[in-house]
Amino acid sequence: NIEELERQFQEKIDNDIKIEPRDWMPDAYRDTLIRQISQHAHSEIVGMLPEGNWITRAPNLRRKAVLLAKVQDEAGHGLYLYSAAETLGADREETIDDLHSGKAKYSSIFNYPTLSWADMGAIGWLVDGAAIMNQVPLCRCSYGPYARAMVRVCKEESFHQRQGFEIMTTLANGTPEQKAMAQDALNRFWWPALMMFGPNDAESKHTEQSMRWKIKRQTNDELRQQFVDITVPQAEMIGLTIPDADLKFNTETGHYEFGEINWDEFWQVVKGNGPCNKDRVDARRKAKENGMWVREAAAAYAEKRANRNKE
Ligand code: FAQ
Repeated sequence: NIEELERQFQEKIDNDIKIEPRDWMPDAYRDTLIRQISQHAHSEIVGMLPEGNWITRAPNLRRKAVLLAKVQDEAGHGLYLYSAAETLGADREETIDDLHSGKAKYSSIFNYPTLSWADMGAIGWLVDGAAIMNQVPLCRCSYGPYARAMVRVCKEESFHQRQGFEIMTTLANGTPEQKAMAQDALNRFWWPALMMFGPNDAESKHTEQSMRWKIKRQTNDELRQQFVDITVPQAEMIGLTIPDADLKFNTETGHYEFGEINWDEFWQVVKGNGPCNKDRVDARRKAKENGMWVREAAAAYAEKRANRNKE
């Protein structure tokens, strides 16, 4: 009976035994994973756009080669994640069409514009930095295919974070104009990076259940705090200022206290009303439409070959 299956399932989770695609799982566990993994996949794919915007304008060949490699890595992450969602029975094309119709969510961070080269530094440093903070615990996620995908993804994200911090360091040690560019990028990306971790725990509708299922291993607020604690000294090291007047180190707790996030802005962006939401979804939809002839030609060719083999 179902209650007994659920009990055995939770027992496996409690004993840190991974759940694999063919194992029995509650429908709600499957649905939660499909939701989170597909949103994650969409984030990787949409996340190529803000940086893709600067590939043609990278300041030198080395920077261009590195940025190109990074953006290609994000494509790879998206593909692993769509495959992980497929192991749960999700249909890849349907999932992607949900993104294109505006139904599916993806990370709020990718709805902000990239206005200068320094934004490539800020994204690598802060956005990939936040992504790692969130994804390292996901390597211990209870669902095997997702956990295993995260191991390689995290290795690549570490390289992304380093390349971003290196860009920021170079700019911060450059001319006054370059340093100002780096500071401006930090000013624009700091708060949206903190929003990547999701709503406060008290407002997060999925955290409690996802923690019980060990899909999430740490809460939104725990991860956000770790990110602030690690990142503030990095900003100090390169002489940049975190744009938060309330930021202060609490010597008793050993943590930084920080100001209130603009949750109204966060929910507006999540709902589709951020500065670039429409552009991002349009770009993805057009990519599918413009590439359709390739799919059609490949399908026609495969059909022709299959028919020839039958003869
Ligand atoms: N943006 O109850 P919770 C990357 C939604 S890194 C938009 O707390 P949950 C790498 C949430 O979906 C970025 N929506 O939800 C890269 C839910 O809506 P729903 C991607 C958000 O799932 C770097 C509702 O709010 N990383 O791509 C956001 O327990 C550079 C309630 O929230 C991942 O996806 C947000 N920021 O916790 C690529 C990591 N936050 O579905 C290119 C995996 C929350 O009920 C360049 N995901 N929402 O309609 C997770 O860890 C979790 O899903 C959270 C949210 C922590 C994001």
